[in-house]
Amino acid sequence: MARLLCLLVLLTGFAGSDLVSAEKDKPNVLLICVDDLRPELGCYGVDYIQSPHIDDLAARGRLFERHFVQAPTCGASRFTLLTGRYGSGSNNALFSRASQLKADPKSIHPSMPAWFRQHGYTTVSVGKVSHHPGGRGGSDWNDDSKPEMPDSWDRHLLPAGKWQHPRGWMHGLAHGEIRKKTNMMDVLQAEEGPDNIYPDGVAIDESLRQLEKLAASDKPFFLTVGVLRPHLPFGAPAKYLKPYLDAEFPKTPHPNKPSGKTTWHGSGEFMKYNRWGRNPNSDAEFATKVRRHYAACVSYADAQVGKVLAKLKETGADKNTIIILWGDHGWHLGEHGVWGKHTLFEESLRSPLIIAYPGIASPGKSTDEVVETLDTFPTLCDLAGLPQPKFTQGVSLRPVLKDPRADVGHSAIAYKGSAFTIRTDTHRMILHKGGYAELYDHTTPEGETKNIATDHPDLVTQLTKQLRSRLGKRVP
Ligand SMILES: [Ca+2]
Repeated sequence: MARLLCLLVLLTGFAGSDLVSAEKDKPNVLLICVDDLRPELGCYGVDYIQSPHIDDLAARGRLFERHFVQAPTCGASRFTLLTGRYGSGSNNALFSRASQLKADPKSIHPSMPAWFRQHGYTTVSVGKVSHHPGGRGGSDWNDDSKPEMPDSWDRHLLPAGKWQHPRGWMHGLAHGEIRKKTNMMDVLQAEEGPDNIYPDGVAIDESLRQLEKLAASDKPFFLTVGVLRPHLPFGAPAKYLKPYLDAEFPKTPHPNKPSGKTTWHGSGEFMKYNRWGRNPNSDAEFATKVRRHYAACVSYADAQVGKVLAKLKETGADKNTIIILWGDHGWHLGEHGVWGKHTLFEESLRSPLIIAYPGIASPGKSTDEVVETLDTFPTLCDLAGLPQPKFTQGVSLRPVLKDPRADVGHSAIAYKGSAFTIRTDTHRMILHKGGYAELYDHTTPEGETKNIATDHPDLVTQLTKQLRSRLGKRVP
């Protein structure tokens, strides 16, 4: 009966509106998380990156030009995606939450997957969704007694294949190479072979199996697939590097280290790999090589996304599934002299966000609204017709999904240990512990290269108040 109702709903065009709300016909959710992906893709207007599958998704949905994450690091950013709440700036944020949940269950709100699970969904994660791929603690990240997100998933999976365990998979290179000493592991690699000679290949195969199983069930599903590349080290099958071997990339904007106090850092995560003694900040040929390998990893990740979307279509579940593609933060490829994330600059905080579902209004039209990762949880509840949790701190983006010109009246917040930032439609303000402020005007060509805080004390005060109203007393 549920299937028949579902069919009727589909025939009338995804409930004849922009969502399905009948209790038995809740739409499925497919959330694809891509690690360290810059919003530098075909659908984001660049012609030098090949991302046909993500571009195709964007053509069927809504692309957010100005989506910002809450933290420029995997674990803390994923915390906000998966809980709908501001958290700490630590990669350990979800494990800390798990400990708190154990000590005092009533003090912790349900996670996004737990909320969907409580409302009749089968919830599954495959790959890197929470900070640890597969969502377990322990020395090799495979201890069943240490879930990163208790009560959230019916299944949380990471087939580590030749990489032995999730910790090995996380930083794996071709054919099961596991990171032991980082300075001995190559930062760039492109071995000949099929997709599964690198870690994502094996996890995606499992995602496809799970998708088949979930699509055959009578229950709605909430499937989250975590794609690892383009996370370091930059290893992908050689066929993905080939199109970039002679590629010309545009000149890197503002490549110099900022002169004043900022959240600049020495790119430790990148520099600690084996770089054969080369430094992209002083070696233009090496910088181009790094960009080529990053681009290869993006195309490899895009191919994995393509497999999942093709399988969704093959099962027929695409007719009743909300798809969301999310990047956990951006990545500097030399801007401000940084090779990595972990800053509070635009390059670290802006990331891809695309939402698509059958019957979406104005498919393929992007929006310039400033939105946050935090908005995902309320948006998905709204679209799926689930009760709206009162504890989430974002807003539903449904108005923008109905009309790309709609105004959700937003600004975006982010933080790392030593500083906080707010991004409005026109400015970014960064406030350091101790009170030092950076203020940047995005309506000028200088953008985030010219700190104008001392010229605009009133705006700094106003934005500090906004930061405090959103984050509370932790803001100085
Ligand atoms: Ca990441």
